[in-house]
Amino acid sequence: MKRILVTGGAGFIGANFVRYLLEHSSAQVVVLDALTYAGNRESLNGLPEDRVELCIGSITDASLVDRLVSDSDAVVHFAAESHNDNSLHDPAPFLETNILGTYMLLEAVRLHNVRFHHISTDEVYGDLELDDPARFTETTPYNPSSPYSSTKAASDLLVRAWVRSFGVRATLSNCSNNYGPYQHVEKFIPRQITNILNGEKPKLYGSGNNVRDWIHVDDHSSAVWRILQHGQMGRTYLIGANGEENNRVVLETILELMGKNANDYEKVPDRPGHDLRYAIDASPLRVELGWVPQHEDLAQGLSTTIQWYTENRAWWEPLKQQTEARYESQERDRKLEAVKTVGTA
Ligand code: NAD
Ligand code: TDX
Repeated sequence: MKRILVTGGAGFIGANFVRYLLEHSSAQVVVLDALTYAGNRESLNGLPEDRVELCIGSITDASLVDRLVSDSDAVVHFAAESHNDNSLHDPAPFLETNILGTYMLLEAVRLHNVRFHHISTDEVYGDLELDDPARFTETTPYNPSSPYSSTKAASDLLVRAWVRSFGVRATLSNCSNNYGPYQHVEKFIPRQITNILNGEKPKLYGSGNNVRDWIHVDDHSSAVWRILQHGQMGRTYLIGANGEENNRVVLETILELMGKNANDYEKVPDRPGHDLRYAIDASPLRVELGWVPQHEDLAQGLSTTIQWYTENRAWWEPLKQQTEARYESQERDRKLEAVKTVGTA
């Protein structure tokens, strides 16, 4: 794989994957990214220009996609609208990018017979009870809860259909919650770290008992690279690193690591339809492909992530105000909606 097209390579996981590729392969990397509010060209700063090229454009642009795919040996598809809270307020871009965009890429890889890897999420499986010993596996039935996760589920099914019907050479992976550098400040961990750095209180949704299965983004990258090289065509691999923890404990750990009182946060209204628990069984990836995560100590990973946000204010500060303003306007909309519902009842 001499030339790899990375969609969404200016986003959180995509940018970390590009950095991983530069270190662990000799591939030329082309990033296709629309630079939406979530994309940031500064996440690719400092990378060698003779190895990485940024092409600004949308995966829904069929002729652009066709041209870039025809020039590539492989496509790794990260581009997506990725935030659940946004999908509850305006689902349209999620359908457009996550479903239509994936379709455009599939048509191009089909036409040019290019190897494709589709990045997806554990959220397609819905959620688990807190006391359920089960974890998600490749055969767990799809049961997505939010507009975001339902569009990711739809895109997964498109990939599977293109493999079966047209023989597209594709693999899929469904990963749990990532954390690490370059994550947008709308997401849970960076939102709380940057609130604390700004002297604002962190915000915990509902009870804080919801569990996420945290994985460091570098472990996600190493898993994807392994699947790209050694994965079996048509297979779905679940990626997770035994990182289950509830939101309250994660937040208390962040506060303590930042020298604050563990109770110094604000409880805010819960996310509608909030998934209770995600948990991944990644044993096929470990056993069949020999993948071993390197960052399983969550407190240690949080500590290096806190350090990164502390040292990289210039990267996140321009995003912070607009992100918090968006949260406030979403909150206002939700309250108005609730008043309207009471009014019509
Ligand atoms: P992100 O929101 O940080 O980045 C998404 C990137 O896609 C941005 O750079 C954005 O500009 C780009 N993009 C959006 N629409 C586009 C379009 N139409 N054309 C081209 N580029 C477009 O998201 P992320 O957290 O890095 O997630 C990347 C992928 O990983 C997504 O597919 C997501 O579903 C999946 N995933 C994320 C997590 C997680 O914890 N963040 C976990 C599992 C899977
Ligand atoms: O301010 C907050 N307070 C809070 O308690 C925010 C932003 C979130 N939360 C909670 C909601 C979730 O239980 O923290 C948990 C994590 O929230 P997010 O960071 O929004 O992630 P989540 O909804 O779990 O989805 C993430 O993981 C799966 C990614 O955003 C998805 O792209 C990925 O598919």
